[in-house]
Formats: sequence, structure tokens, C-alpha cells
Amino acid sequence: TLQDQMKQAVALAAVDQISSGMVLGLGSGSTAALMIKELGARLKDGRLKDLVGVTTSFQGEVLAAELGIPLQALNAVDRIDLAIDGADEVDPGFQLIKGGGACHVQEKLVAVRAERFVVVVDASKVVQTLNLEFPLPVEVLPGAWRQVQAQLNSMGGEAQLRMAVKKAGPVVTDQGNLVLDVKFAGGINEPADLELAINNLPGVLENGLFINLADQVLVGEIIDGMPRVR
Ligand code: DER
Repeated sequence: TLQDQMKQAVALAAVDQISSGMVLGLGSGSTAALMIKELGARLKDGRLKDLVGVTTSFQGEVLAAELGIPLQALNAVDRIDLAIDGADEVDPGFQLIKGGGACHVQEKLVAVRAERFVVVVDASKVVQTLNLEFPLPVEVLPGAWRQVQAQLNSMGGEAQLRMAVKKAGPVVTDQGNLVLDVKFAGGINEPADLELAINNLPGVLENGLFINLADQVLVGEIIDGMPRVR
């Protein structure tokens, strides 16, 4: 599809920024997966070497193992040179909503650690105001989800427990927690303030607002029928 072509175009553009010897942050989601596959191909054919990856989900671990990409745990590295990850929404100030894949806990750790954090999105992710369309994911302790839900609702949100598709009951994250997806009427106009307020709620581990973290946003578009990167 056109969206797949846009994702592939930005994934390739991001991999072009990788140099041999780097410690890489490897993101989660379908666009990041395309980047990881291309990275694997360039390691295999020798265009890239001496790389170490820090993944942000079981998804990334499985893919990296299949592709033979060397991994290190976050605690085992002293730096991350470049992190590449997707996003669900990007606003004009490069503030992000992430967590569509419920991986935002490890994603934000890696994004904060990285010298450079490059975001790869197709054009459908670019918005004027965050959270008008995409709900904000909030990872919560299983035993606290109803309390946190009530507090998010009292903050003007509408919080729903994220239910699994191929498993009975709610989605369980790579950390063993649950996810509330929250919509605020009129979207999120002060994302920095809201990010702090939500993470300050007892029982909340992390939310999907990525504030002042993206150094570059690569946007895949189709222009004259050709995939282009902006
Ligand atoms: O869950 C995440 O944060 C993913 O990076 C998500 O935001 C983007 O996923 P996609 O590339 O499959 O749209």
C-alpha cells in the first residue's frame, strides 16, 4: 500500500544515518520494524559492522535475534549514539504521542538516553494538535488501573482499559502492566504539563507523551506517485 511505501522510504532514510561502531536504540512498531530489517540486511552484506542494538520491546528482541543483530541490555551500555523509532502522532513542535504498540516505557528510556533521536513516520501521523485522533497510552500497575482511570477522568480525560485481541482480557505490557488509553476533549494543548501531571499519579509507570525528545522527524510522503522523505 501507499502507507507501506511511505514507511519503507523513511525506514531506509533513517538507516542511512547509521555508522559502523554505533550503539543504536531500536524502536518498536511497524515502521521501526522495517528499519530493523534494513539494518539487518546491511550488517549481513557488510555495509555496516561493529554495531550494538538496545531494543525497546520483545518485538525488537525477536526481530534482532532472527536477523543476527547484536544486542545489549540498557544497563550494559554507557551511551546510545542514535535511536530510531516510530510515533503515532507528531505535532508542529515535534512533540509526540507514542505507545500505539504499548512499548512506550522502554522507548522513552532509550529516547532519553540517545544522543540523537530520529522519528520515522508516514504522513498520516503529522497532526496540528495531539490527541484529537489518537488516544494517549498510559502504562499502569495492574492493581491500580481503576484508581488511575478515575483520576484521569477527573482530569478531563476519558480513559479506557486497552483490551487484547488474541488474548482474553486486557493487554499486558512487556513489563507486566496494563494500559489505559485516554482522550482529552479538544486534544492536548499543553503536552509538557500533562506529561508531568500524568506521570505523577500514583500507579502510573509511563505515558506516551514524548516531550522535547525528537531531534529529527523523517516524514514519508507520496509525491507524484513516488515515495519521498521530508
Ligand atoms: O508503539 C509505538 O510507540 C510505535 O512506535 C508506534 O508509535 C508507531 O507504530 P507504527 O510505526 O506501526 O505506526
